[in-house]
Order: sequence, then C-alpha cells, then structure tokens
Amino acid sequence: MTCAPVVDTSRSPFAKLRAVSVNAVILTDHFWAGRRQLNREVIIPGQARLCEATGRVDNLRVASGRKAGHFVGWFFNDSDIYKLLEAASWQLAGSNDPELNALVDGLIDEVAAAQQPDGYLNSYFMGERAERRWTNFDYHEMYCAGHLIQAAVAHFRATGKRSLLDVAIRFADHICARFGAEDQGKVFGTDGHPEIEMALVELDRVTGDRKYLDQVKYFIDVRGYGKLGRAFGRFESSYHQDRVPFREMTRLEGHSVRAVYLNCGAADLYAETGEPALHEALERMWSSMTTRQMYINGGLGSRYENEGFGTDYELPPGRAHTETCASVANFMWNWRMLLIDADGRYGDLMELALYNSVLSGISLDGTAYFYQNPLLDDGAHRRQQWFPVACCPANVSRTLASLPGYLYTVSDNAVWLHHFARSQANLTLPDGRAVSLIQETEYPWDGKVTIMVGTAGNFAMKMRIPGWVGAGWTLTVSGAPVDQAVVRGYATISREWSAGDRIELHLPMPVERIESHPFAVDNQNRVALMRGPILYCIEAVDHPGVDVRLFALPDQAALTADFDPDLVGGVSVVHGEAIISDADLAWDGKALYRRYTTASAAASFKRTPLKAIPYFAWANRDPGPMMVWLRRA
Ligand code: FUB
Ligand code: ZN
Repeated sequence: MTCAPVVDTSRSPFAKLRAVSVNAVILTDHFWAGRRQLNREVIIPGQARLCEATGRVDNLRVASGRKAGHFVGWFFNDSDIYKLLEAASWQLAGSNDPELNALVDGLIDEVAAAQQPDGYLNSYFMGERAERRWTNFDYHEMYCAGHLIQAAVAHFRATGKRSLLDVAIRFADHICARFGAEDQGKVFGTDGHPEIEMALVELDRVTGDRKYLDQVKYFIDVRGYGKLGRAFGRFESSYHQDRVPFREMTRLEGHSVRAVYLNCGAADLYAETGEPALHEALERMWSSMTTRQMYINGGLGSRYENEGFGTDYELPPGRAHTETCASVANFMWNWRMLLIDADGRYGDLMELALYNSVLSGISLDGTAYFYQNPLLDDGAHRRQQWFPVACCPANVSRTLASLPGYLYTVSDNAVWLHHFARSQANLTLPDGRAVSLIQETEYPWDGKVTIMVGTAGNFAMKMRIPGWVGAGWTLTVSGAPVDQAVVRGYATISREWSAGDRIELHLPMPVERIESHPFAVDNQNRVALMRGPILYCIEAVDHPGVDVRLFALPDQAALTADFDPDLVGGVSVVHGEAIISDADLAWDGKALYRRYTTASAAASFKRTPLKAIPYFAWANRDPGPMMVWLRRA
C-alpha cells in the first residue's frame, strides 16, 4: 500500500503530529464521500476538458514542438494543469482507476515533453520569449514550478510512479542552481507569488535532499526588503510580502493567496528547522487574521483591486473578495499549524474554511465555480464554468481529493481525531502498531459522533472538541462517562482498548446568533446564524414576494433546524420568523435618503417566515438577493 500523506511530517522534528495517508481513510458518508465521487466523475474530467478546450494543454504541446502555434492565455496557465494533476493524483491514492491513470499519464507525458534540456519548464517562456526567462519575478515561473512539484509529490506518493517526480526534480535543481547567495555564484531572486516554498519542503521530504530546504530558507529570507519592486508595475511591495522581513510580520498583508501560501511554506520550514522566529511570526499573523482580518466564513481578502487584505476590520460583506483559493490556502495553512502545534484551534479554522468558503466555491453539481465568495449579494454573482484566471477550480478539486487525509493524525501512542465524517480508518502508530477505527456520524448536520475501535491495544484517543461547541457536550466509552478535560482543544481517552469499544461524542448543535466586533462596521447590529460548523444565509428563492434585504430578526425569535433531504443536496434548514417594518417597505425605490424620525424607527411591522440554508449551498437555484448578516430587531 502506498503511503500518501498530504504533508509528510513523519520525520519532521518540530511537528507534533504525523499526517496519515490519504488512502488510510475511506469516507463512507453522503456529504464528503459524495463530493469526492463527484470530484472523480464530474469535476476532474470537466477541468481536464476545459484545460484542453482553453489551450492549456496545447501550450505544452507548442512548447515541446508537438504542435505548431502560440501560447494562449495567462502566463501562469501551466499551473492549472499541475493542480489538476495533483487533484487527480490524490484521487488515485489507493484506487484502481485505469481511466484516471490514463488521463494523468497522458498529461504527464505532455508536461515531460515540454521540459527543456536544462530542466526549465514553463510553456509561456518558450520560443522568442525564452530570452525573457527569469527576468521578471512576477511572471510566476516559480509559482508554476511549485505547483508542478506539489503535483509530482502527490503523484509519487499516491501511485509510486516517478514520471512526474523526475521532471519536478530536474526543474527544482535548475532553480536551486540559479537562485541564491551571490557569494555562491548565484543570482538574487524569488517569486512574486509564493508557492514554491511549501513545494520544496515536500520535495526535501520525498528525496531527502537537504538543498531544497536550504532553498526555502533562502526564498523566505530574501523577502521583506523591497527588492522585488512593484508587481505588474502597480502594486507595492506589501502586495507580494516584500515590505517587511518575514520574521517581523505582525499581520497579513497584500495579496491574500500569496500571503497565506507563504505562511504555509514558512510553517513547513519550521516543522523541519524549529526556528522560533518563524513560529512567532506565524502566530502573530494567525492572531491578527482571526481577530481582525478574516470573514466569518473563513474567507480572506476584502479588496478587489489587489485581491488582498484591507485594513483591520475592513470586512465588507458585499465586496468581500474572499477568493476561493484564499480559503483553500487558509485550510492548508491551518493544517500545517495543526501538525506543528497539535492545537485544536487550527482544526476549528480548517473546518470553518472548508465548509463555509472552500465548499461555496463550487456548485452542487460540480460544474461551476466561484472566484469570489461574498456574504451579501443582489443576485448578480453567479458561479462560472471557468475563468481566464482559473486558479480556483482545481484548488477546490485538490482539496476534495485529499480530504480523507485530514481526518486523523497520529503521534507517539496516540490517534488524533480532527474532523468528523462517516468513515473507516486503518492507521499506523509511529511504533508500527495498526489501529482501525470506524466513525459513524451524520456530521455536519448532527453532532453525535461514534467511533468503533477495531483494534485492541494501549493508546490514547484524542478527540477535537470544536471551539463552537457550548455547554452540554458529552463523551463516553461504551456508555461510561470519561474525563472531559480539554487541553488545547482535545479531550484525551487513554486506556487499554478492546476491539469493539465504542466512543460516543455528543456535540449539541443549537442554532446560534453570532455578532461581530463593532469595528467591523458593516455588521453592526447584525447577527449571522451558525449551527455547529455551518454558516447560514437567506436567499430570495426561499422567500417569494419579499426582499430578504428588508428582513430583521428579533432577538427573541425562536430558531429551529430540521433536515431536508430534498433541498440543495440534503441540508439542515434553519427556520424562524423575521419582521419587515412598514417604514422600510415605504422606501419602495422612491428615494435613497430621507429625514430620519423616531416615528420611522418605531414603525409597525409584518411578520414573515425566515428560512436559512447553509451558505455553501447558495446560488444553486434561482438568482436573487442573498445575505448572511441579518439586522437585529
Ligand atoms: O496569480 C495566480 C493566481 O491567480 C492567484 O493566486 C490568484 O489570486 C489569481 O490572481
Ligand atoms: Zn483562485
């Protein structure tokens, strides 16, 4: 059996947890297994067709001389093929799938053929543009290389084949030979778009070649001195994390995907080197992100003009940029922090981003994508089949494909359960002992999680107790209560297990009203609805004849939830009663402003049913206004 962890910390001295292989866990639920199957049957084949139809694969063929023509599209279009290859590779882990294998092998063949004798590989910088290689840091050459390396590592881990790995190594060696300290005869440089950092750490882990790790350190060290200049001639150094040396960073700044990808790389480097300053910077940025810079759905980036962070508390719901890639990046960064620190707050954030801003990035039928994930809309924002800048689709796809690898980790004598989904797991403790577990749950709709232990032995089970859970949660083993002390987000059950022992965790999931810090002015006097890990929204299609933007939710209004198997793929729906004031109805499009009188504040109102659905499922039915933050009444 291949061993295919998403981030391999099995020999990382400064990571507390070891990732397990993607194929060590088999999802058996409707929610995630269904989506992973959709990934295999619809999403990946659809993206492969679009990579062909949009000339992305032809770009490689032109570069290799297999086809006449010219490069088309954005200079980073190769990266979409690499991310697709990564997704397909994770999907292949542990599966016998000749058709998908053939698709992957065919694409790898095109990639390999386009590689130059010196290892260089980028279909944009071929022909007459070959002269311009490595002359502009913002042309994403290392960004594309990073995605190539990540795909190659995934492919190697999942299939054992070296076909793409050898290509990636040649390109990585080319880069390592070229960029570095001048006294080593190398030239200054790094990429305007971080990505290669985390890829090279994994290449170090796969090959055992330490030079890749040294290269990552160099790439992080050279940032922060304004030496990369303005990106695309218009964005300042902060756009590409070149304003402040990494170890001095106090908040996330600039382009959100770039910023968080860089943090992924720095976290990976820390797992190997244990350099305190890296960890401290990561913690400062995490703290800034979670207290001042992040949307309630785990989305990042509030400005369209630079796809980046705004000032603290600048979190407009309608103009939220919240790129799907940034949420994937947030998920990836928190995975790395979790592996390093074994702290449940990172698992909480992975969960938040996954359900509420990664998943919203794709339609329920797997054929259309959001680039931005706003929290308020008038009905115009719809998912698209594809984009000229198509970074988001395959980012969702690689996340879905690798999902089984995030549920559990292991450490000395312990199994850690981070994410809840019906599944079967065959894990291996660091000392080689096998542990099998069956997880039964209807999560995220129900907070009851049962773990059937299939292997006798002495080890600890560490269960994440989500940060969203309030009082009343319980934990038992074969019916008997166990110690509910929670340390850094985990309850621990250490004992001599017998095969057949049942762990039962019950996490109550009432509908909660969430308010935001008053400085997030757009949300003042508003609440959002959450139930368990799921963020809710209201959509026009469920409220015919009224505009949901006029809704106000009385603080006392009861909110209930029930499962509707026929709605948007089967979801728990929140029901309640909102009010619409007659004063608000009186606007009726006649004016934008009017004199305020206390009479209008105290106006009479109508009651109207409120039906909220999970935010991730919005915009899958008839278009119309949608909102997350509801006015309080
Ligand atoms: O530049 C490559 C990708 O395209 C970025 O990560 C996205 O934000 C989009 O700009
Ligand atoms: Zn994107």
